Amino acid sequence: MLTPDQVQAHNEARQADLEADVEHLTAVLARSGKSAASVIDSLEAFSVAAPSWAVGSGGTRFGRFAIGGEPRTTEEKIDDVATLNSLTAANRSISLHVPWDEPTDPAALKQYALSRGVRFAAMNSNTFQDNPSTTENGRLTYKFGSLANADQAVREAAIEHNLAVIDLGVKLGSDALCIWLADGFNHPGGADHRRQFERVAAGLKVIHDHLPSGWQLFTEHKPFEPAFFATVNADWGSSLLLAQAAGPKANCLVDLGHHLPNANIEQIVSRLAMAGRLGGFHFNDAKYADDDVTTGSIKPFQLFLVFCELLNAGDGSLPALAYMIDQSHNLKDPLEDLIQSTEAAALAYAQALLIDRAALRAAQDENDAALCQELLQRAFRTDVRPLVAEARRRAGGVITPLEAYRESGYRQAKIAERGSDAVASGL
Ligand SMILES: [Mn+2]
Repeated sequence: MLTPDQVQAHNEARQADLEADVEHLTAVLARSGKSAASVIDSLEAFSVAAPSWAVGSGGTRFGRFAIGGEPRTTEEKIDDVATLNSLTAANRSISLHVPWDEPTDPAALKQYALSRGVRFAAMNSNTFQDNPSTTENGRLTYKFGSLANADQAVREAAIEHNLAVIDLGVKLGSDALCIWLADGFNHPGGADHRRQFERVAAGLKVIHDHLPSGWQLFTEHKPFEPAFFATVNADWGSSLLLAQAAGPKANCLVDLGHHLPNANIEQIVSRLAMAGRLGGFHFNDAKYADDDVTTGSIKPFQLFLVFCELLNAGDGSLPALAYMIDQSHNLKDPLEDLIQSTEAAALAYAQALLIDRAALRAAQDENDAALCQELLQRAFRTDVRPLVAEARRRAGGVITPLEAYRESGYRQAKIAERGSDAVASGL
């Protein structure tokens, strides 16, 4: 982690330039009645959870190349997220993935994280691959699904795993369980759509009813992969039906990479919010499918529109949902990619805050499409980077995180400490 002295030294050298930029932007925004100060305040409170599986190098089905210095244990993943957060001041929590992360002493792990300023975001349960502790040492298999499996014993094992992940999350101070199901089938006629769905709904209800008060269950849809013909929770409609079947603590989670090409994700966000079942996000970006590349790197306008819908849902302020990053980095240093993704989410949020919502609503009611576009573009084309940097500085982070990270020599130090071919647990 960067020490407060390191942060201060980094910022002192850049503060005068930043102040000038913020002053200029404040004047520009004031002309259209917008307050830079209030945008900075909103950004200062914004945080996205970092996933424990994104601090190591992810592979593809074709291979995996080590970044070097990758975390070998959950504690080391927490160290990386704490370092990230010391730079961005906007990654204040980590999302674990069980069994990739399976702490033997949850109380100690909780203390370990808290001492580094990191809390536990939503727990993720993995039933898309076999693991000895939940599939009775290989006697049972998730090969043909987990909650949707035709074999009741497998369904029960999958439910047991989810209950155990909730219990673990309680010990860590988490407050949500995210269930992404690989269940589905590859060949037409290979299973029955309805029976699979009903089994999943019944399983989710049991899991839901195990949630302590104040907890949420997230259903996360995805159209295909690993199932290549039909996925049980394929789309937002299925996700909503499953959340409704599970119970009142169940909400839908939108992973930006889990849609077919050109899906109008912002409209999906609006629909789920309208139904009162929007629970959270997995930020990432994609060109083709679940590419898991840097948030905002390919479709920044889509990300902006998603934040516009969130502000609509919150009547001008960001609803208190679970905001998380879900990416898997193949080539970049994972921490650098998380720095860029966190920045991209904050930029989109700031731009959305600049929209004159009353003027937009009036223009919509006048059917003035050109003015509507103008109002959106005025916000989207504004370079809000100084506001994001200033919010980061005020929250305790650095003005230019990528630069500070490289100057810190963190990766080189970790390569020396952890090795050049270290592999993160689960990857
Ligand atoms: Mn996801």
